[in-house]
Amino acid sequence: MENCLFCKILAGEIPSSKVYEDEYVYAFRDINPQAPTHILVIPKKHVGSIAEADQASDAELAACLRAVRKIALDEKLENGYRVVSNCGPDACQSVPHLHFHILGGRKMAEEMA
Ligand code: DGP
Repeated sequence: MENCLFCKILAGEIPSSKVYEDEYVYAFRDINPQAPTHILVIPKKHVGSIAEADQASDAELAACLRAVRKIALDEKLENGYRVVSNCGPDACQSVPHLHFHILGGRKMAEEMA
């Protein structure tokens, strides 16, 4: 998708620190980490957010969560981690390409928001 930041990262037009890649998914370190480990998992197909998840296949969506699990193991987040997907303006989604934040390496706040 033209003018999508994460599509540009996928195309290699914007550099990123790659953590994981498979047929459906790409994962890279967040540029503004909110925790010692902060990784973004995105589908290679452009999907705006969970609100548009009907535009992605079951395989693409499942691959995102399977990648989260694999990355958490690789990053040794055995004490736990948080997975966040901001969806739309009320959630302050700033990049309109579906992504799952993996946050770990510290104790998270008990409040969700
Ligand atoms: P959200 O606010 O949920 O849409 O999260 C977007 C995230 O994307 C935010 O945590 C910062 C990250 N981000 C924005 N631009 C870049 C970039 O150019 N490179 C990387 N690695 N991360 C970015």
